[in-house]
Order: sequence, then C-alpha cells, then structure tokens
Amino acid sequence: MFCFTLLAVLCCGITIHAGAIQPRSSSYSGEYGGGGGKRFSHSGNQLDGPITAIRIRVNRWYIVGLQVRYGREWSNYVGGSSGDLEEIFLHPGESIIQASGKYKSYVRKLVFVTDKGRYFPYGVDTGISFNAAPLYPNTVLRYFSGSSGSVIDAIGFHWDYYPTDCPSCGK
Ligand code: MMA
Repeated sequence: MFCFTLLAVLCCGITIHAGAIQPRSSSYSGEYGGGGGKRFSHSGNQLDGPITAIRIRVNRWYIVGLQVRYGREWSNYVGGSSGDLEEIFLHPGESIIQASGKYKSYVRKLVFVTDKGRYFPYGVDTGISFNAAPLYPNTVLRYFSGSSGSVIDAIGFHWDYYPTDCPSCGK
C-alpha cells in the first residue's frame, strides 16, 4: 500500500513538473460564421513561415475571399470573385495579435491588429461581434481555417509562437 501511494505521489509530481517545463503555446479562436461552404485550413501553410501578407476580397455586404502569404509563399485563394481584392504586407517581424469582426450566416467584417500598433479593417458593420486574441503571452496569429463558397462563410484563428526556424523572417 505504501509503495502504491509512493508511486502515485511520484507520478503526480512528474506530471506537474512536466507541465511546468513544457508550457503550452497553441490556442484557437472560432469558428465565427455560418455552416455553409467548403472547409479550408492553412495548417500546412504555416510551415512556410510566419504570416507576411494578406489579401482580402470584399464586396458591399461580405468578406468574399482570403489569400494569405506564409513566409514567401501564398496560400491558395479561397472564396468568390465579386468585389475588390485588397492586399496588405506586414513589416518584417510584424505579427497579427488580435482579430475582431462581425458575422451572421457569413463573415461581414474583419479587423486585424498587429504588434506594431497598426490595424487593418475590412467589410461592413453588420452582425454579431467577435473578438479573437491568443490565450498565451507572446503568441501571434499563425494560420487561418474556416469555410468558403462564393463568400467566406466562417473563419477561425490559430495562435502560437512566432517561428524561430525561419532565417528570412526578420526576427
Ligand atoms: C455557395 C455554396 C454555399 C455557401 C455560399 C457562400 C452560393 O452558394 O458554397 O455552401 O454557403 O456559396 O459562400
């Protein structure tokens, strides 16, 4: 019995200790939007590097499309063809640290805030508000997922540390 108790105490101790030396860094915010469209995820694209630029297509009502540059590589475009395509490039080493917006059945508005204090708003002020931010300190937007068809139906935000294994990333 004593042995068993000792083992339990030891195991517990090891678990707590492992937790302390390996802090968590990944978190997820979402999904914001409706249930239509086809699913997409940029989880593989994050291996190309940090987010360095974003293209958003907007029309008078909706966030229509999305394309994201990871390191030097652009993701596939998702969404429809109406409206105008807008492009922003982040500065070297700059990261998105907050994303807010509005949605109903589709995404209506997106606002990105960076760790250099810049913010980039897109779309219209209609619908339910959301406010997405990372759970863990010093983590940033690493990739997007969601659903799309002729517009962006829904969107989610994946946060983690800025990648350190990327020589051309400016940090
Ligand atoms: C398409 C189809 C739907 C989706 C809408 C909006 C027009 O229908 O993909 O499932 O909800 O586009 O993106």
